Amino acid sequence: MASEKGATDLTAGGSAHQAGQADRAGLAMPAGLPNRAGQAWPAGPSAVGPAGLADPGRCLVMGVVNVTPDSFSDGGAWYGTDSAISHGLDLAAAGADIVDVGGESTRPGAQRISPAEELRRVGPVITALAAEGVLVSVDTMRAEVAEFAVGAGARIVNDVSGGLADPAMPRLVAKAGVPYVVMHWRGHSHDMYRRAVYDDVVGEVRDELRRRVETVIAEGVDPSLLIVDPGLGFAKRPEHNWALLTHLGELANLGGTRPLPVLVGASRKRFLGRLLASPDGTPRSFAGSDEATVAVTALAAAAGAWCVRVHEVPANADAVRVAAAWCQAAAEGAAGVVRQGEGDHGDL
Ligand code: PMM
Repeated sequence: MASEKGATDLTAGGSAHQAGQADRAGLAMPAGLPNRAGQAWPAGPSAVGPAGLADPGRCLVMGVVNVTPDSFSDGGAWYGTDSAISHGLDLAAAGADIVDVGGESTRPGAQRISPAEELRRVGPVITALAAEGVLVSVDTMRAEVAEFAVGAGARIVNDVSGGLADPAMPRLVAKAGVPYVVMHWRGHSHDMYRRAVYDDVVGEVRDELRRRVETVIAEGVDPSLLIVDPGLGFAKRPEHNWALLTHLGELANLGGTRPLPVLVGASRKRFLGRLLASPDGTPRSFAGSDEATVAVTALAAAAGAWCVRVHEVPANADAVRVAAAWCQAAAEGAAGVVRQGEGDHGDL
């Protein structure tokens, strides 16, 4: 039982379990991938992904489908069931490795919806996308929604509360045996900025994440299925987000024998709009921050992030490939490897 292992085992990979997960999912899970960040700048996590998911040897791209009328980043564009399904299929066709389906807005100040309404929004979308072979994650804080989603074919539970909002969530995830995103969270959206107070944001987020990880493991979640997320924008001000983004390695190293995979959700968040504000101080629009999101994706992927959660897939899918080539060249340079050109012509 994972719950008997104790804190020092929290990042230990269970190879037998891992193989079982991979078999069940019908996907190969290569063991012990080389450090994607190489030995070069910036030093970052060198985590393999969670058991049971294919690992293409680069940072994954998670496309977002918000089935909500009021998400801050895409303003209800995919609220209807049919448009949400077709948007999810479009994201997958555009290169999303994972499609993340959520029904509850977490925009600052948002009020909660009922579990029945959340299920009404996401249920048919998850069922349809999973039936089409899309690798679906469910973005929910509720165990009953996660349970339905996993039964309908979702293969990842993405819980922005890291198990804090619904105490039944860790046990449900443990029983389902699916990868689990544990995000750093200090409370619901209606008053989260009141909680955005830190002396040392990186140290405090790391320690709070470690406690969440230890708790969910004690509830039975397999450590090899865990993914951590700094929770950009959730009880974080812009300076907190930048500090966390530039210390992903510290967030991944929670004291176990290997770093945990890190998911980064910077896409269209307000700190990017503020960075790109016009001279009169008007923040850039959400969609107007997409190029900045791509820049963060490249940097986070080069720093060893396991996955980026984004609204616009194609340019981010390119960025993770650039980062992979960058890291590979850096690692080969550090090892003194010189490769011959593959064609007859130079590359200029
Ligand atoms: N951000 C949002 C929603 N879900 N999940 C994870 N794991 N990480 C995030 O940063 C995250 C999330 C809010 O953004 P949206 O409303 O644009 O989806």
